[in-house]
Amino acid sequence: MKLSAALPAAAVVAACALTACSDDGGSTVDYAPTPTVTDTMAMPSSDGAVAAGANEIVISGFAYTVPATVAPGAQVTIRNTDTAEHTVTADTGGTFDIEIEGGETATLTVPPTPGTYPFHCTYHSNMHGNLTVG
Ligand SMILES: [Cu+2]
Repeated sequence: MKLSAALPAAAVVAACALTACSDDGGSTVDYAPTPTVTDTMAMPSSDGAVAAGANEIVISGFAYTVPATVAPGAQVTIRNTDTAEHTVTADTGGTFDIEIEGGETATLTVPPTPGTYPFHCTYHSNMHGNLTVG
C-alpha cells in the first residue's frame, strides 16, 4: 500500500522536471547575438597629439601624425620612424609627393593656398592623412 502511493508522486516529479527542462531550452534559443562593429580604426585622427614638433609630420607604425594646422608655404619636416619606406603624396593635383626612407627625414614645402590637403602613402594604401594649411 505504501509503495503504490509513492510511485505516482515520483512520476509527477519526474514529469515536472522534464517539462521545466524543455521550457527553459525552448525560451532561451531565440536570442540572436548582436554583431559589434568597431569601425573607428578607419578614421585617421591626425590631431597632432603625439609629441611632435609644430611643423613635423611623424610616420610611426604605418600611420601619420600631422600638426593640427601648418602655415601656408611653411617647411614641414617629415620624420619616418618606421623601417619601411613611406611617401607623403597628395591625393589629388600632384600638390606634393615626398618619399621618406625608413628611419630618415625629409622636408615638405607646404602649399601656399590655405585648405585641407588629403594625402596617402603610395606603398601602403591604408595609410591616409590630412594636411590642413591655414
Ligand atoms: Cu607607407
